[in-house]
Amino acid sequence: MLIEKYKVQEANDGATAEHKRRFEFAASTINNVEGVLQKLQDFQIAIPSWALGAGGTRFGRFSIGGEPSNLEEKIEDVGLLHALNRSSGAISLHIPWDIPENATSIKALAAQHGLRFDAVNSNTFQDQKGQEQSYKFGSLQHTNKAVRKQAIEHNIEVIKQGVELGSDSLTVWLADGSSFPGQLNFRKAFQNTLESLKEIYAALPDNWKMFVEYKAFEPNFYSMTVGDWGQSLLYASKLGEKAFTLVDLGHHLPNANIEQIVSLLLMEGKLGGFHFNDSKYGDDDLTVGSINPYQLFLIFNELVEGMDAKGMNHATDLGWMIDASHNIKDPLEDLLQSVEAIKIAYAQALLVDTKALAAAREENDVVKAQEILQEAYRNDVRPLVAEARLRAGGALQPLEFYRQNRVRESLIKQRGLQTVATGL
Ligand code: PSV
Ligand code: MN
Ligand code: MN
Repeated sequence: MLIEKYKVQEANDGATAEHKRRFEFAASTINNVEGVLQKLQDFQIAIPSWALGAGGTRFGRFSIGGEPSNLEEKIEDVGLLHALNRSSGAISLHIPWDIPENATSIKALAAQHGLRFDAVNSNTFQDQKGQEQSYKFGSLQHTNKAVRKQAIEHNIEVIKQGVELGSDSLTVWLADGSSFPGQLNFRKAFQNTLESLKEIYAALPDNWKMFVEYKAFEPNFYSMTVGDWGQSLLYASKLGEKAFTLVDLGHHLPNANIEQIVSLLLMEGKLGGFHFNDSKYGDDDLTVGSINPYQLFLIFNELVEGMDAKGMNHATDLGWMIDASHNIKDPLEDLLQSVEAIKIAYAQALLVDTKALAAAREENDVVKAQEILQEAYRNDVRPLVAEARLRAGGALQPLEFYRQNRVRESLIKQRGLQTVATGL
């Protein structure tokens, strides 16, 4: 175990006086601080197994060293994050990048780190070694039934593996689509995809959910068969009550109003979960909150208001996952930053004066409505997030702790400098 409790305690002790001062100031203006702190403690964000190594672009990849090379090491890395921030209590696997050979021992290892298994992800966007049919022209949409069958069977196999691990959801992201006009009959592609999804849906255990993730472009650049929330919602509605839309923040066309999408999906009871990241141009998969933290806050504002209106549990009723990975940061530092950004946005959203906002809206007081939102957003909630983390047994300053204790150097010593983690 790389993160020793007594060291965290020692580091926290050194930073407590300053933290107390900042926390008391932040808390002094808030009603129901205890309620907010409890919500922050309960809120867990799943870490994608594919984000634990340096990502890379199609132009190159620069190893960071000490990256996990198997599922056990990935679980250890997420355990390490969770020990520091007490908010990363789940891991999301991508199969077959991850191969849970022995579910019992994998489960035991995860439990040792206080982790559970979040949504399992299938992969029909790459051809695997020895695979009979190719996904070059799509998977669930394919004109050839044999290709569709292979992709359906893979998804069913992923569900089975997920069941063994105690996961309770499947995320289906399809690269299916077309790159040139004329290539596809849109309706046929949709129908084939729907029929295939129905077969996968039929294999879901009763307590499972299926998340249908949409993406506007890439790798196909003319049409995507699950290209936007409308299409995803169509599939999810036709499939049934266990199917939901998954929103990956980077999967929209520029300037899309994601918070409005979130609000309406919630209203329809069809919002399933998130892949958090940030972007400036496309599916950039940048650190959450690094480009547009105000948008993230506005999304959380819709989530909190919409979930409260339906009496939903913030922590458990939707799937909260990160989907970010790139080339130049230490992935663990990046993930610590992402989790922190999510918690900050969530905390700010919890501080919105919803009654006053509703009244301002009734009166069409546009200025007041904007002021109310920005009042919450401009709050420095970092001491609240830190206090919640402290109470949960985490580090007051996770990133500083990680650096001062030279965690990456220890991982490099253990695993080597030239490491490649599986994933994109
Ligand atoms: C596709 O861009 C995506 O966002 C999907 O969630 C995939 O499963 C993931 O990235 C894989 O990198
Ligand atoms: Mn995604
Ligand atoms: Mn993506």
